[in-house]
Amino acid sequence: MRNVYFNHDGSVDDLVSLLLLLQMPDVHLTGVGVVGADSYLEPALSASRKIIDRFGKGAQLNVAASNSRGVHPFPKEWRMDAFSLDALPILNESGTVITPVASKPAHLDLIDKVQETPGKTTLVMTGPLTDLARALETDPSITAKIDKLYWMGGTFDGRGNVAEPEQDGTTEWNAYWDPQAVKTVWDSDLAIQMVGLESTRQVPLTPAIRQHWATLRQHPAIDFIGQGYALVPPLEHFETNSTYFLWDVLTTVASDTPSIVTTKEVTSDVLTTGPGQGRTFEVADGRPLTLVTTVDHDGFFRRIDELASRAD
Ligand code: AGV
Ligand code: CA
Repeated sequence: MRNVYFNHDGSVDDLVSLLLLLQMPDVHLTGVGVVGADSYLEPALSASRKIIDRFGKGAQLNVAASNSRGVHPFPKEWRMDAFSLDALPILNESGTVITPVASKPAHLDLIDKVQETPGKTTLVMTGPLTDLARALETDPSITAKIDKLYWMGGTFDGRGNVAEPEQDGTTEWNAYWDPQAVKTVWDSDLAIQMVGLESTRQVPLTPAIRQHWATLRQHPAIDFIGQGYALVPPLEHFETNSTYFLWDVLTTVASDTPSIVTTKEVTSDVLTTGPGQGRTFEVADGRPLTLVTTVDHDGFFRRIDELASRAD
C-alpha cells in the first residue's frame, strides 16, 4: 500500500479526484486538506466529507480546513460550483455527515499526518501550493518523509489560463493564486511530478465524454462524476476562458497509473513578481522536476471508468 495525503481546492475535478483516490486499491489515504481557492471553503469541506462517507468504503479519515489566503482570488462564478456539488442528492441521501473535520488547519494537519504515518507519504495537490509551502516553513524535516509531490499547476508552453488584468497570459491559475508558494516548494528538495496545461489540454471535457458517462450511470460513482461535470462548460465549438479540462483528475490518475502519460525531465524556475508572476519556465541549472508531456487519452478515460466502477 502507498500512503497518500491529498490537498485540494474544491472545484469539480478536485472532488472527483478525491472520489477516485478512495477507489485506488493500492492507496492508503492518510489525510485530506481543503483550501477555499477555486471554491468557497465551507461547501468544499462539506462535499469532501460527504464523498468520503458515501464512496470511502468505511475509510477512517478526517478533513482539514485550510486558513491559507491567496494573492490573486479565483473568479467567484467558479468558486460557486462547490455549493451545487455539495447539494447533489447522491451525497445527501443519508442526511447526516459522519467524517469529522480535523482539529488543526490544513498545513499543520499535513505535517501531523506525514510525521505520524509509518514510512513515506506521497502528496497529491490539485490546487495552489500554499499549505505545503507553509508546512515546509513550519517543519522543514517533513521532506524526509515525503517520497514525491504530484502537483497540478503551472505550464511551460507560455499559454496560461488566467484572463485577468495586470498579468501577461503566461501563467496557470494554481500558480497565480500564490506564486511565492510555488517558489518555496521549488526551493525544497522534494521530488516533483508536475502536470501543467500542456498535457491537460489533451483531456478537455467534451459532450462525447459526458454522453459516455451518461450511459454508465448505473454505476453510482460514474453517475456522480456525470452530475459533477454537468456543472461546468465543455469544449464544444471554441475554447473559452471557462472551458473545463480534466486537469486534476489527470494529475491524480497519473500518480497511480503512470502508464497513461509520458514525461520528461526539465529544470525550471518560477516568477514571483511582475505581470508574469506565477509563470513556470525552463532554465538551465534550474530546479529539476518531472513534467507530464503527453496523455494516452482513451487509456486515461478507461482508467476513470475502472476506478469509479469499483465503488459499486
Ligand atoms: O488551472 C486549473 C486548476 C485545476 O486545479 N483550476 C481548475 C482545476 O481544479 C483553476 C481553473 C482554471 N480554469 C478554470 C478553473 C475554469 N474554467 N473553471 C474552474 N476552474
Ligand atoms: Ca483544483
